[in-house]
Amino acid sequence: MSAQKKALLTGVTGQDGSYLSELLLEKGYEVHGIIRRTSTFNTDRINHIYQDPHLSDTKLFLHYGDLTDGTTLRKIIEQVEPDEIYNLGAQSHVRVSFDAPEFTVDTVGMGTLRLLEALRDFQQRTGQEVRYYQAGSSEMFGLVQAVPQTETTPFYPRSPYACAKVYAHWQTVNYRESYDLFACNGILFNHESPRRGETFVTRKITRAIARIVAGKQKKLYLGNLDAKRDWGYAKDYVEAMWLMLQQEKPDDYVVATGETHSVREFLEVGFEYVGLNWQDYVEIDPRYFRPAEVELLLGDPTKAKQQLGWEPKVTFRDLACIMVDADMQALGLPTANGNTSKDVATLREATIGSSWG
Ligand code: NDP
Ligand code: GDR
Repeated sequence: MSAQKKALLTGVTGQDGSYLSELLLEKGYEVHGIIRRTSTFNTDRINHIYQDPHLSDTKLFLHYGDLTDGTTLRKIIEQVEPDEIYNLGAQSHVRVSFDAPEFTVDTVGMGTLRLLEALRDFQQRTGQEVRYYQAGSSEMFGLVQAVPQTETTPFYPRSPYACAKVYAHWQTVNYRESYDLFACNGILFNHESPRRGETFVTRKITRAIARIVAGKQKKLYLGNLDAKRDWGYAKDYVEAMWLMLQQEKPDDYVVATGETHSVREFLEVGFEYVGLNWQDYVEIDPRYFRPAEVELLLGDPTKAKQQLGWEPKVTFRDLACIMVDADMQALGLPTANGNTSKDVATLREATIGSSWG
């Protein structure tokens, strides 16, 4: 590819935004990220790749903007003239979307429409193609209609977040069909990492394990332990996003591992890894139940395998252990495999990352 290729990301400060930025920088892209102004810094996940904009070889640029602010989105697109846009920005917490439905839908649903409109106008005016990736979610499948879930399984969203993602999905399809845009929907199943937000269940568990070992926490309060998810590793999943935009034709793809596990199983693996019994620490707090739950998600990634050549590389157990190790190290504890001198999580990530072309 040309060294001048430019990508614009919403959600650059999030879990996926940080991994995708790393991937794109490795591939020689100039990366532009939209960040929100906040009273405290929110760039922890990308500080290690951020460079002083005054340096001549800077490849990562940040722009203030918000998915609720269409004018600014337009301005940024005009200024950056991207080849690819990845729309990762969202109020992405399902439980919180029941508490803040209007903001969630404005960001996730209307935000997508604002971005697509700005992109369409830019492309029509300049004649420059901009490829678009929409961060769709397995939450759109919601109440089980069929298992495993594929690109053709009907949606049945069960939260304000999921309803907004369904809206964004269909707007993306409509813009592709109406205006001939190169627009793709990734339907990504849960993906986790040491950079996962601390209130999502996997990270909440691995962080608690480390804190319990360190003597900083006695109990872990959780909600529904029976929910089953198809959990993969975020660093694998951002590669699929990029691959979608490198194809000849735009399309929609399920990205998943093809395995499902319950929250209880994640607890078993994580606690057992440090030699503890989860039943001694976990208590149920109904505040973490959802008004409507998604009980079972299991994706069929056959299309992504066949058409993108994409496959997940990290297993469920390894994922849990990578996350526990990282949280142990963050507290200065020896990791469960006894390696105190090196950053095991980073080492493993480096090994996995090295197989990228
Ligand atoms: P995160 O919650 O880690 O990151 C969300 C990002 O969106 C953050 O950068 C956040 O900024 C930004 N954001 C929030 N509100 C706005 C707004 N109003 N305007 C602009 N940016 C905003 O999510 P993930 O990285 O895990 O997920 C990335 C995308 O993929 C999301 O759209 C999510 O819904 C979707 N998805 C995620 C899956 C997963 O398992 N991780 C699975 C399927 C889909 P700030 O840092 O300032 O809060
Ligand atoms: P999810 O992820 O809702 O699938 O959405 P989350 O980790 O929040 O929940 C997974 C399952 O665990 C159950 N659970 C708990 N969840 C949280 N957060 N906290 C708890 O204490 C707890 N106890 C049990 C939940 O009920 C649920 O069944 C994630 C987000 O990243 C979305 O943005 C994304 O679209 C989907 O994954 C795919």
